[in-house]
Amino acid sequence: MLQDILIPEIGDAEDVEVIEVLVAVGDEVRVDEGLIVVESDKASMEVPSPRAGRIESIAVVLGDLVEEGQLIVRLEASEGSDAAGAKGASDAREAKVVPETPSEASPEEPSAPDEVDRFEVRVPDIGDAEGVEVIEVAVAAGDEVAVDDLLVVVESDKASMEIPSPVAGRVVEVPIETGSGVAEGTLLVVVETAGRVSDSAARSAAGSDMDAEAPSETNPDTNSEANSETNSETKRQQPTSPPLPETTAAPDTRANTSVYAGPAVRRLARQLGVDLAQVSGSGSNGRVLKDDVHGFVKKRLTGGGGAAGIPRIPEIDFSRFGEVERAKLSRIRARGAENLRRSWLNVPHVTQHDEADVTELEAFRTSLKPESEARSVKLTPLAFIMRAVVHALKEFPTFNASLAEDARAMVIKRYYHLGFAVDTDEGLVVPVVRNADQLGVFELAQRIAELSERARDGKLTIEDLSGGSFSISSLGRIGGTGFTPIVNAPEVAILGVSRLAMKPRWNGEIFEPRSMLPLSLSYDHRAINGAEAGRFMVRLCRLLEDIRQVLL
Ligand code: CAO
Repeated sequence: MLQDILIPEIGDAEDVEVIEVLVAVGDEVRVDEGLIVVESDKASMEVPSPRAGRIESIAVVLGDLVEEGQLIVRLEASEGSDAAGAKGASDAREAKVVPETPSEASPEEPSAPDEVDRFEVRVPDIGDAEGVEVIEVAVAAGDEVAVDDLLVVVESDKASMEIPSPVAGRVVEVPIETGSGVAEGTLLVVVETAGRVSDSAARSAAGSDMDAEAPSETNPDTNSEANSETNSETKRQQPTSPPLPETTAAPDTRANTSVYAGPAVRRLARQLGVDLAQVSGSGSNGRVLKDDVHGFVKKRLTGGGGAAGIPRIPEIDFSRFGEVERAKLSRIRARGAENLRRSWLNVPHVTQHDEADVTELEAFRTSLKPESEARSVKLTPLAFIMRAVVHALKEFPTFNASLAEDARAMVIKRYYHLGFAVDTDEGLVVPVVRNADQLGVFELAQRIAELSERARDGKLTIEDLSGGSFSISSLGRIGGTGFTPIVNAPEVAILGVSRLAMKPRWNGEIFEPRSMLPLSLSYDHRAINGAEAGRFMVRLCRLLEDIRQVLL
């Protein structure tokens, strides 16, 4: 049966605009699933579907000014889907209103500026979520907050929830910190308000919204009335208060629904016209924070780099073509992917390939076998490569550097901390051998072995992973004749090592069998020009061909 869903009662609001369209033709929607978000000068309102079914047509587009009773969508309602009680189209007016600023929304509310109230903000009803942790604390004691300002973000294994301030006032207590485990009712923040807290303000105390991974499963019932205690000395956010709905998507809603960000951040992004998909999240698990949005805008305004205008790769439902399996990326892999993307988009890469004749070096390495066994160290070519790289870096300091001030200055490092890529089950990590210039090959081999073992056991510390000045990615054990490693920005160069192979080499008279080691140097072309890179590679190859030069 076809059903028309209309704009619900919107009070005396004027210039109500469609700011988000949350569905597309053909979508299956559930009862209470958002269809569109409209916004007036006073409030934003998500219009939910009163019936489950399939969207047949959509009668509004972004930016439309709409009024009560206007057609939103036509729905092919599913049999028996009328969970809202066999309501017709006009009953779509169960839409929920979130006042942007309760004081504006109810200007007639009297205030009592002389009365100071303490308002305790606690973790609201979080369903059956377990292992809930504070992942962001956005305020500190002494901060002034406005209604709806973000206070705290909590996260369970299923979803995250932003907890905004229900009142305007001054933060006087923050008894939790990032990483604190919390449960329903845990005290998060105490806000002191001057004046009486209005009903609507108290109601918006619970105006948080689960988002991200499982919004539909974790959103509490948004239709219930919220509790508030407006008259007591100390007002406490009822743990059972169900959150009111909020806008849960940015302007390009269909493209951005996979972005990991909460409603307040999404609203900010919408206000600033920022496409959240382009913002790198610095929060836990890559969550986009308000600061990230501000930083993004600032960078744009100052002409800083970024992935402006890069078209998104469309998300495709591959199950339309055959059986698929979905595997979540590990945290390491997801973070690595973000770092690689950032480097790839910001750094103009060039890769230079060459081969080093390491016949003598291999003979030397083999001759050291008894000693390495006595020291219980596995002496692989990597330790010698590190030794030669450090020597080359000293001769070519621009390779041991970072760009600064938007590529207008170069920071040359006088330390030699070499990162090396380690392939682990959880993904790629790059631990750092500190002060590699002060270590001999056995010590380097020892450090490589220790760090790669800890990497594979997931026991690396932040210290182990930070401070690198140049990186090496060795695929020697695995194979291949060359590849283009991605610069580990803000470093400016990375050396890729492939598998050494016996090859015929012309010595002027005859072809000789020689052990040839393929090397691939990727560099940031803003920092290093092609001639410099060519000279660096030639020098590195000469050093590997005659490792004794490292002693000079
Ligand atoms: N050519 C031929 N054989 C090589 C070689 C090369 N270039 N480099 C190492 N080998 C040999 C070693 O000599 C050793 O042989 P033996 O067991 O016979 O002595 C064997 O390969 C295993 O070496 P290894 O991998 O255990 O040790 P390593 O020091 O060469 O490398 C590490 C250590 C951690 C870098 C490596 O194990 C690793 O994880 N590499 C993957 C890095 C990666 O994924 N890079 C891609 C990143 S994308 O840019």
